[in-house]
Amino acid sequence: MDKKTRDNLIAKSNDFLKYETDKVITWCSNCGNYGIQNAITRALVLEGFGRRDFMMCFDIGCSGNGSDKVEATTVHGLHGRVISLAAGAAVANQRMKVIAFAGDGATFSEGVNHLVHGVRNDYPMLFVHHNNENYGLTIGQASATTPCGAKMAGAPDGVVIDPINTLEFVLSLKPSFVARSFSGNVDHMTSVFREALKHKGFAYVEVLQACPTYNKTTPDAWYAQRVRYIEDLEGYDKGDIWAARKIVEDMEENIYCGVLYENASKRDFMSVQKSREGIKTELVDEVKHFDVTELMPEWRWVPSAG
Ligand SMILES: Cc1ncc(C[n+]2csc(CCOP(=O)(O)OP(=O)(O)O)c2C)c(N)n1
Ligand code: SF4
Ligand SMILES: [Mg+2]
Repeated sequence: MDKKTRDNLIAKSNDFLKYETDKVITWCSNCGNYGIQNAITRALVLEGFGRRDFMMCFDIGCSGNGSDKVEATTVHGLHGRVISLAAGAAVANQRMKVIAFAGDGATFSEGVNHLVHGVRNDYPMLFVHHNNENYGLTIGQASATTPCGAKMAGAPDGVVIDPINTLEFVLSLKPSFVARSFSGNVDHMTSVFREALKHKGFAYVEVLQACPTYNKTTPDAWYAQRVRYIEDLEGYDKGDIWAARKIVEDMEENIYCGVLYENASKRDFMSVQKSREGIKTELVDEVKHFDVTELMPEWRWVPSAG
């Protein structure tokens, strides 16, 4: 991208989602969340989304505090529950692109059940996993993705169990789209988000996110030395789930980023609903008041004896 195009894009993005809201910015300096929000904004602008064409759903966490910084349709839900919240919005109105954001705590602990069924059902949404390998908002406890040995709040002698291999886990659920990027590379995140926005079903995008305040084990510099790009891997077939499963085994040396897997033939949740066949309206258009009094027999509460 040349400098002029980039400057124009940044100006347009800043206008699109305003960072300078009247709310106090609570992210620390150099937090990877700034880059993630910048990249998703650019991706939306480049894909031609207007302010009313999408909805952003935020989990609880530093990642979730992104909701304070955007002027768009946003919902900030309960911890670990953002996928179910976003899925409801997505199936109710497919004219609107739904994007959900959650941290590693929310995604792989409090809300791991929602992740499982979100992927399985292929709900039509983009899900961004901010993986900073700790519970940032509650001041740096270990999460299910914290590396073994890392000294964290509540684990001063170091974490004693291995982290979940997140992408191995997601790929085992037969997803339709899996990608990874790195918060230190905004251009790469932007291109990955653009691909994910075009995907119809559940697009899982993991961002390896810098948390300079609490994640001292895998800072930006650690990733910068290890991140590789799938585009540079000759002959890689993103339609081959076994190739994806093989490539994500390595969490230490060659950490591949990009669109790692896409199953273009999987039909998303709404496309397989028999009850919706031939219906042109969205569920949200069909909301109306029904008189149910006839269905409810008259009854009276009778207190139990004694
Ligand atoms: C059900 C529930 N459990 C725990 C909490 C407390 N809590 C709030 S944020 C948070 C950690 C968030 O970590 P993560 O999801 O990784 O997001 P980050 O802050 O790192 O972006 C926890 C444990 C809560 N609010 N609700
Ligand atoms: S604690 Fe970490 S994730 Fe949270 S705002 Fe600070 S740097 Fe970012
Ligand atoms: Mg986290």
